[in-house]
Amino acid sequence: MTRTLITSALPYINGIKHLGNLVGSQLPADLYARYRRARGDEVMFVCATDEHGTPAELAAARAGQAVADYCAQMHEVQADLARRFGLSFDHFGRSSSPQNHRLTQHLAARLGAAGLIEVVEEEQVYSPADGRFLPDRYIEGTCPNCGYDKARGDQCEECTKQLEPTALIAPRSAISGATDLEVRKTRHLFLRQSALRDRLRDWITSKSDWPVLTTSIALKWLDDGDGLRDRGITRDLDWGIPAQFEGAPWEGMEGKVFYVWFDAPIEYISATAEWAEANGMSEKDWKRWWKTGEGAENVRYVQFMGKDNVPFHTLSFPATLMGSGEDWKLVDYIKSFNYLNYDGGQFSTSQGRGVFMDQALEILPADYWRWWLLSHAPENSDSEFTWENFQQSVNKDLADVLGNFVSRVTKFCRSRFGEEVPEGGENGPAEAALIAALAERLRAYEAHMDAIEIRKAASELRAIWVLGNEYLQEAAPWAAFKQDPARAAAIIRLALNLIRLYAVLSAPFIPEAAGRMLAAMQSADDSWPADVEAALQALAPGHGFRVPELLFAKISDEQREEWQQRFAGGRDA
Ligand code: B3M
Ligand code: ZN
Repeated sequence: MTRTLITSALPYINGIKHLGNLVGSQLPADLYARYRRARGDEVMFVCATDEHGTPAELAAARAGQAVADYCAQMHEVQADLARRFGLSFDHFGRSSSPQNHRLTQHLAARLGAAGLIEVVEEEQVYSPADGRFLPDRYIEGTCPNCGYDKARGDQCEECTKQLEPTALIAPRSAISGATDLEVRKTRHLFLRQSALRDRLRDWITSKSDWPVLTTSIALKWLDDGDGLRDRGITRDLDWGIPAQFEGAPWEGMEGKVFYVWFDAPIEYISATAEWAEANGMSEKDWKRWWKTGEGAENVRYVQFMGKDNVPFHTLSFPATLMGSGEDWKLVDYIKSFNYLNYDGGQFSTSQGRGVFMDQALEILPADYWRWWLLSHAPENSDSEFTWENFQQSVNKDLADVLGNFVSRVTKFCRSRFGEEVPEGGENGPAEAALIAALAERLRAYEAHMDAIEIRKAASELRAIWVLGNEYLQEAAPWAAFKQDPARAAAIIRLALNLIRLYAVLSAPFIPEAAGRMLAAMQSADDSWPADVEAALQALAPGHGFRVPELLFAKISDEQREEWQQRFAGGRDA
């Protein structure tokens, strides 16, 4: 059996995520996880909240809470939203878990023993006004690479360059806004990533099948000379994984914690350990996903993330795993995304601009959002959410094409033949043509899903729905019924079977609606079709069904305008 390990970039703990975050990692990862499970793979799909670092501290301070309490609470909020969006994680963990503390310290110790960690006396920005050293994100300023004036001390969001805080032009404190910053000496741990440059290059260039977006970013920072500079992996914070611990091969790191980007990707592994522990399993059970030689050599590992996360996943995290000298599973395929914009601008957490996960679900069920977001995933370029486009997609694709098909077929059958699959008649040329067309489109759909070409897959799925409507229009069972009821029975029997097939094929995109379709067809058979013709006979004559409640409601112009208004002002902090 194929075994597929899937991770989504970990959402920061610092607040509820917007739809741009969702479509850049968790949602497409879920689509793929559901698809691989449907194809019969053994899947391990993990995610977690990314809880350390300055974003967590800053958000907790704003909320007036202790950071540990804030994180515990926000984890629950995010887990609940993930569940309500149908994100089918096998485990949704926390980077602050004891498992991640242990594994992060273990890997750091291994790197230290391998000579890949150095204690470096460093100049660091100190803010007299705030009375503390300012780590990465507590400093904002102008990017030396592209000139963006809100670059953070760790990375410029605009050009994706990883930065050191001291490199910022016109730096200011993100806590107080103070600009009278000083540079003082302090000691930190540095990861000697540059020592791994050749191994990283060999590894990256061996990945000939990676998307251009992924490889180009990786190679850019590898060859830039700067992307792989030795990096500080400790910070002056209280909240985090302590850098001084028993068995640490260094001294003097009291009061310092590991940099959030050092421990966050390690949480992919730790989350799997959390999963095993939560289910009463042993170490072996999670190591078979992560240790080559202990089972992971048979695993295909796929990561999902936004493009700004690519350098960390192609350089820093692999450097950590390779440098440990242990047999950790490295990623096989990285699916990365551009940005989703919101109505002529950017989604922005800090400005509350756009639609956030909780708000989205107040308006409409998850499947409406899932469908729009996935069918407009920012794969090859940035894409844009507009309310007009959202209304149009929902009304056309979901209500007119899919929903209408289900409702027409089931209602027609109920009124003419009753609530069971009718018998009589047989397939003719129209059915043969439909089956051939479906088989071809199904192959294309599978190929796009296998390649994680999400927009193409969505449009193929839509085309599969359209085939059903066209068939119904042409075969016109309502007309046939008058002269030849057996012919009408054959048509409607096929159409009822199509509903079941559509449920199976659509489930990765719209799991809740697919579940209702299957329930209406009173079928537990959700197996992926090996053969279209056979799949269209799963519901035999006499099999009972129900007319489902309205599958998808149309979005009216008034609703659209109301929502447009409501979200124009940004969310209250
Ligand atoms: N939390 C950044 C982000 O959400 C970060 C991802 C961590 S993945 C290990 O963009
Ligand atoms: Zn920049």
